[in-house]
Amino acid sequence: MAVEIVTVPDLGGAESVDVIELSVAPGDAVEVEDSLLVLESDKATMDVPSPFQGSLVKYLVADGAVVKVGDPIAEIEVADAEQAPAAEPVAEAQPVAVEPAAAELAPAAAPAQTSSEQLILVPDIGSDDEIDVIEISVAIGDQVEEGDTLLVLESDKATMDVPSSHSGKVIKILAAEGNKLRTGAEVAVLEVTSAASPEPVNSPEPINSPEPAKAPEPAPVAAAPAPAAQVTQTDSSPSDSVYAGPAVRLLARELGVQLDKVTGTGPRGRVQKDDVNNYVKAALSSAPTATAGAGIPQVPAVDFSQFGDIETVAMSKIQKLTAANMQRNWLNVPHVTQFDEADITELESFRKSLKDEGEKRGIRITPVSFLIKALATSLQANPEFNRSLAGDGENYIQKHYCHVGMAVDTPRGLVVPVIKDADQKGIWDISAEIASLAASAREGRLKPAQMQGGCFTLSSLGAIGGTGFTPIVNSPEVGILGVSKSQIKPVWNGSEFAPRLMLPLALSYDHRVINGGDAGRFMTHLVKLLSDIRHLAL
Ligand code: CAO
Repeated sequence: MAVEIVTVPDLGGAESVDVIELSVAPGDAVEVEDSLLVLESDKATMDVPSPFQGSLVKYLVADGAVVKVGDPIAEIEVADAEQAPAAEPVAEAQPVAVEPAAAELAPAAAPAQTSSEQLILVPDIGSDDEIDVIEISVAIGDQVEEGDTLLVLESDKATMDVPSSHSGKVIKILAAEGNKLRTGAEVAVLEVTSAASPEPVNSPEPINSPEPAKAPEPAPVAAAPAPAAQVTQTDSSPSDSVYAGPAVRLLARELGVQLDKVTGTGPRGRVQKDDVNNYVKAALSSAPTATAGAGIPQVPAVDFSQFGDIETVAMSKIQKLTAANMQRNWLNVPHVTQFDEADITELESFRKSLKDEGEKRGIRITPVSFLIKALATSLQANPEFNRSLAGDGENYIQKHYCHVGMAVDTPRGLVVPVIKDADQKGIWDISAEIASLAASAREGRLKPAQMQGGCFTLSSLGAIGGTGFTPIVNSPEVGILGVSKSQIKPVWNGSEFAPRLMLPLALSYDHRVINGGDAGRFMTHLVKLLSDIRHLAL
């Protein structure tokens, strides 16, 4: 294994840029071209792709740092050359036309077709000026047809799509948002496949010799539509005044989206393709039936700068996902929240009695460990809480496994790792798993599989405070327990008020699947378990 340093690539003229997102976690595997981090200049955001395949050792910069071309940004551990498979050298991807491995691999495999590399250039744009790239419209691996937009340029006067002069698969993108390009500049390399000559190839020459790629073919490029023709001025709807490129406008038209309703997240509020897609996703998920969602009035956009100093803060991916999920769940699920308190006086004294043993084992037991165990037991006793509504709306899916999700508050946002088979685990194992999942969550190291499969969610704000809150069901689960901070309260024991440690509980449920009676039984069972944890052992 060797450690390679990744540096800031050419920034297309920008002197220094901000790091606005670290996209992978240390220890994660990365492929060539996976985005390592996101940089932002005053004109554009740009992903920095990994030039190596391997695993991220660490970042050499922090979120918010200011960097310039050539600065070291990350260390990647890559397999040594002798350990690496034959095809791996392709991973050193920066040069344009270096694909030796493909030539060696191709002859035996594809007798019917030949493929070659085709360099795509910026066509004649009517001036010799350099123009800003404001959007890369394709990704590596995309199949494009002749005429499809590869990227969008913007001058002072117009935006224009750069169309592909060939059909093929995008294997390299040679420009980035924020670059400045002029006529003839390199845009991308396509793998172009064509029918093979009927004669077998006798010569030992590799089938896909790189010459075609090196010889830019201006003729087909010149056939590209005149740039000005791509500028969209077809109607005079409110969308016209929205800052968006032609490719985005086309997408919006195809999807029937009014651009003035979409919030642009690009530089200077520019609407990007993802914004349109996210708008459609949100609209679809908030309108699952003909009767719901469609008429929800929009909250008007407000220009807060008229009231005082403001700044726009980019949301992390997790924060965006949480926002979309919460809105979807809030709009779809008819929520009811039921409250109770569990007397955890004995539970707490038992938990404290385990402190020494916990120190020996290196495991910290908190009330959350007992809550997870108690929830798993309650789910088994009340199986209607371990259901989801089937997609047809006419059946329940009854789960015969018991995985409990646990909301974890992290600097990047809220995540919910899942403790699998919590019903089959003891308190020590659950405690160790809580600590390890919460640590992974806070370090951004959770794998998708560790956040999937939950049957029910626990949201504990007990360590933070508060007397109660109404959690939102994490649909398609049908129940969530919100736990607040325990307090000593005077409780009447039949002859006197006694000081007891009371834990506030709030159970939100999906009233399509759970009735009030079900919820009452679930909560009563849970309170009984927490108040006398000997029942957990039964
Ligand atoms: N009442 C009083 N004290 C409590 C408590 C409660 N209900 N729950 C935990 N505590 C105490 C613990 O006992 C611990 O104290 P000691 O070390 O003295 O025993 C202390 O609070 C700190 O606990 P912790 O936060 O380190 O660990 P935890 O097991 O209680 O919680 C986790 C783990 C991951 C649930 C928690 O860290 C977390 O992220 N909570 C936030 C969840 C959240 O954001 N929910 C909202 C979702 S919707 O927006």
